[in-house]
Amino acid sequence: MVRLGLIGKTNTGKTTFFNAATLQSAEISTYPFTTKQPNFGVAHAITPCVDREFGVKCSPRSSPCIDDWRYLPLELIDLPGLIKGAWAGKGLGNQFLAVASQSDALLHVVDASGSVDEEGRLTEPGSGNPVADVFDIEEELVIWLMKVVERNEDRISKAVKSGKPLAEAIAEPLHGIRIYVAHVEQALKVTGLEGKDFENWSMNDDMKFAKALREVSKPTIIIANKVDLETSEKFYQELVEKFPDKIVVPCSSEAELILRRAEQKGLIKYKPGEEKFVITAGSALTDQQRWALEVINERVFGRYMRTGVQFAIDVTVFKLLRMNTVYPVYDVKTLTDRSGNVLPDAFLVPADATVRDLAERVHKELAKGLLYAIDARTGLRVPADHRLKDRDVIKIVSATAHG
Ligand SMILES: Nc1nc2c(ncn2[C@@H]2O[C@H](COP(=O)(O)OP(=O)(O)O)[C@@H](O)[C@H]2O)c(=O)[nH]1
Ligand SMILES: [Mg+2]
Repeated sequence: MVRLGLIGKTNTGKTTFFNAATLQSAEISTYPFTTKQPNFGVAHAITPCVDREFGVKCSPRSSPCIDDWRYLPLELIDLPGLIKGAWAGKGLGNQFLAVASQSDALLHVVDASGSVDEEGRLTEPGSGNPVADVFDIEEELVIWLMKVVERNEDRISKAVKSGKPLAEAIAEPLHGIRIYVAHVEQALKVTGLEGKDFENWSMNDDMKFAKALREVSKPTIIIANKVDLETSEKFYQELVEKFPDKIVVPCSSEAELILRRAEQKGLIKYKPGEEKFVITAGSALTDQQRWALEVINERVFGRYMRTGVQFAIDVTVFKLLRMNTVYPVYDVKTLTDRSGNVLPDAFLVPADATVRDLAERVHKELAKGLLYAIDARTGLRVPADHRLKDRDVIKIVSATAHG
């Protein structure tokens, strides 16, 4: 499953973002999922379902379909709460690396209102320096990766000497931090280090490589959080200007959390990511609730169209990671599984995933006897190494039938 990690300085709003993104309304949260640790939660990427195109109504098992929108589960990681209490200066400041090491992509949360100082302490709004905060975290990430490679230098050299391709030799010890051969290959390519003898890499080469590896292995979106505060306007603009190669999403995690809670209580109608909400329980609202919703409407929706929480997740999954959504079925006519569930599953797969990868994902047994697949849209056979496209509806045909 895709994992997105929240990184950033203390008090920028990571946990608020996490709580907002993982708080699901009843119709979504009834889907079973066991959380592994308190800092792992389930969020969803949301995409238009293929149900409308095929003129069917879904009976999903793994990914809810609501009003023709498919909710694809993914894992979100936040630092456990206890680390925040233990915060004591710079020494503990790079605990976020534990999160980075477990993630496929990163959501870098910055306090765009400038309410945290360099060390992550809450301070006068407007007095912080969000751009510098981004650079601080970036620097830590690159140094961390450089050290990881350096720590494994002997092992990598040995593997190269025994005949392993360089990319594989480097990737092997990095597997545990979710960095794979393809990442290493790409980093070697962009740095031009693919042809250089690993033993002869200079300090500068190490640094260059770590920088490239950081970019390709942990793609990152910048979340300019707390845009509901007045002081955020100029800092948000500054972030957009200073990081032209990055996607900067204006965000109010607190607004999203308030909206999802209000939706759960039946006070409003709101779907994550939507550009509006509707108050449904007018008379039941307290003055304070009404005021909070008005502020959100004016400062967040009025200026930035949306709270940014769901948008940030969707952009990270579909734009940054370029994931596709595919729908495995048993019967290409009815688009059902064996029990008659219509479009029972929707999976997020990498852009280069093949029929074989999907078979592995559905069931190991199915993959063992894999023969070919059928594309439900065309009715045509496609081979096992066929690359899947976004919105593909696929029947996998296997000698070891299953599913
Ligand atoms: N105004 C405003 N405050 C926020 C927002 N997100 C978080 N906060 C506040 O910022 C402080 C730190 O939030 P928290 O999520 O604990 O930050 P973390 O240390 O990065 O996990 C808390 O007082 C939050 O209520 C937001 O979008 N707007
Ligand atoms: Mg926190």
